[in-house]
Amino acid sequence: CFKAANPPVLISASPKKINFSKRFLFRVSAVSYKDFAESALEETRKRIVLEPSPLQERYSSITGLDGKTELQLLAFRSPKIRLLRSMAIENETMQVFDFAGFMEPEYDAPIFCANFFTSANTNIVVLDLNPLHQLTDQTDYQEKYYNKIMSIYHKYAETFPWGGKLTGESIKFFSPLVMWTRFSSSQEKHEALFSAFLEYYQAWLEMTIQVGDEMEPSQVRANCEAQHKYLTWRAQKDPGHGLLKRLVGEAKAKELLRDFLFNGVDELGTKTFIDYFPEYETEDGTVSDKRSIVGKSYETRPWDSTGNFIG
Ligand code: BLA
Repeated sequence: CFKAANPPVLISASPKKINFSKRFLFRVSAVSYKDFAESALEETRKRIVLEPSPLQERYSSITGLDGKTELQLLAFRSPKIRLLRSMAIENETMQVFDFAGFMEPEYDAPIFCANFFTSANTNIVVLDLNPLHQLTDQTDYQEKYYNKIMSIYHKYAETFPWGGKLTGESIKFFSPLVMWTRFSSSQEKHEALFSAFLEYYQAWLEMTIQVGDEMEPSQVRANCEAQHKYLTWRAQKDPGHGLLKRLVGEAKAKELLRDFLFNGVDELGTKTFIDYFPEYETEDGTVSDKRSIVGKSYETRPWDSTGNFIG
């Protein structure tokens, strides 16, 4: 029986000193996504044993090309969780957070997905338990993982309304639980985001604990291919690529995307991006640079309040 734990109401924003001139010292409150990662890991360790991922030996902290941007990389695993990894980026003008959890292929639990981008006064947020299997044709998957916990979405729906049109292709990677929103920075919003993050995370963690292994080899293969398709999409088309390239350079960004953030893309399957998404094939057989073929869609939330897809 599933029970979402109460999220802490702690303030995670930590004051930072910004020296505008030699005479004036201002204190501003910036959100610290490193604290978000620490809190999620703390919650995890209360429930399961985390082992360091082999990736942690190769990736820990990176300094950006500007010498001022810091990227903090954390990576863990457990017997059921193939990869639990975090990237927090900070410099004087922005904070970025990309926190994800992927199961071993024997388990069909969703993919945890928190992607937060914060600049001077705007925030772009995606928080979701991305479904491993498409929900429109797999109603039992929705029944199994989402219907019971839709209250989590409703709790934050007013504070974090739908963020408007987005890349049309993204919708099929999202669940009816998704929080897709944009907002101006404020202490209150960042505290609410912290609560939402931990609550979504606790729900995911609980699923990973409850889920049994899928013994049917065909089901394990289906789980593996679904995860590989997801990784293939994000390693190629995630909206953060441009910024990541500017911060660390093209080669390092590519390495981070394929080996760290979306690790498994080169191991879990052999299909190519074009195999999964043939609409991106150009005349010379390469992958189109376009982020999207269908364009921006979904001005409003395409699920009703019970989580049925209404398009
Ligand atoms: C913007 N990030 C966005 C947008 C979405 C996401 C939906 C709005 C633009 C769009 O419609 O594409 C996030 N999209 C996702 C996620 C999935 C998806 C999580 O399909 C999962 C399947 N964001 C990051 C990181 C960076 C980042 C790591 O997660 C930077 C290193 C930046 N995201 C970023 C920026 C924008 C953005 C700069 C605005 C630029 C733009 O709209 O192209």
